Amino acid sequence: MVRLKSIELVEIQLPLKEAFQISSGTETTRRIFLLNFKTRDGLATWSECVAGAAPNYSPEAIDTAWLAVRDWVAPRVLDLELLDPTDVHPLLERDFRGHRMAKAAVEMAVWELFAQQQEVPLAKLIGGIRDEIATGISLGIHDTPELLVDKVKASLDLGYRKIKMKIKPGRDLQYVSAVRDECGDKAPLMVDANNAYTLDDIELLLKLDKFDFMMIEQPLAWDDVFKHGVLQQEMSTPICLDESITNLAKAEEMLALGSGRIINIKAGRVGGFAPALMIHDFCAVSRIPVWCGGMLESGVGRAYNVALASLPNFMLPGDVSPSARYWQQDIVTPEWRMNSEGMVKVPLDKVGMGVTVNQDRIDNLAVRREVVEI
Ligand code: OSB
Ligand code: MG
Repeated sequence: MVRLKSIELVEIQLPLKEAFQISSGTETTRRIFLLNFKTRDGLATWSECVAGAAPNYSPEAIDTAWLAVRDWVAPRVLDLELLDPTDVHPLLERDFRGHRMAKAAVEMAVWELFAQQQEVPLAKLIGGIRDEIATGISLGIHDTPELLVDKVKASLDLGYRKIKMKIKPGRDLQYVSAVRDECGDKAPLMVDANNAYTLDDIELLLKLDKFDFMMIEQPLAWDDVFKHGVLQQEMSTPICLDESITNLAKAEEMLALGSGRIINIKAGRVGGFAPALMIHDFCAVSRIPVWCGGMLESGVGRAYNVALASLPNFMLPGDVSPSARYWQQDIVTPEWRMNSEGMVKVPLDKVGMGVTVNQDRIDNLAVRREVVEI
């Protein structure tokens, strides 16, 4: 049983080593929303809310998530006798629409606290079976094809097993064809448009179909399922949905409408581990491979992603790049590392999420803190 006593909300700001541009916006310094939980019986943990600074990926942003956690999510779970981690998701869905990233930050921490209580690794508690995760890198939009080619080559040299290139109109064909030419037919390439196209761009999208990409991620609107089905009928490259899959029902719609053949699961996007597991299990029986997406998380969010990616149907490399890909210095010990084979180890030798949060650094980096307790 887990009984939460307090939740502290902490915002830190951490500069990215290099700016990360997607079709809908650019991040330079990541505003990171961390949460610190304490239970009545003396357990404590951290989680991370993956909302970005602006609502350009989903309707949520850090400031809306902060309000949602403080005013709606925390009051619902504090002091309750939670008998099982799966109790939290339905509790947070009742008469409470959306705000999935805010909900996930609390829901996932409860799983972590149960893992500590049962003295098992978080990955084991949620049903993970892998001891290492095949890893990909997500490369932002670059200013010239040459710069992108250099980045892709360097990433392949580091061992990454999947190279995702962000694209948008005007930064697409010329860029990815240069990469394909320079890196060869075998390079494991894919693209992510973050909703930059419509069905009017069909001619261009069919040109992208010629590069034998592993998949094309979310080319059309962020909340669309139907039109992706129209597009998938025309394309041989598998479509992978990200933004559109906000719950299990959307995954069911994707399958029914043929809107894609792969799903990128982000626990934050769907409201936590319980809904992520439901989508994972549905995809497993429906033979839809999934992989674990990322949201430029610090080492805290990364710990939850690594645990999720250890589940059996995570068949494709995840966006779980090591700490050094993003930060001069991460906020956890040990930092997340990837070996030269492109694998990140699941910390199965440790109880819970497997990394320790560096409290002094949080204190130094914090720009805003607020405690909710009963
Ligand atoms: O679409 O997957 C995306 C980052 C921010 C917002 C959306 C996306 C991403 C990434 C980053 O691709 C993946 C990572 O964390 O390395
Ligand atoms: Mg994406």
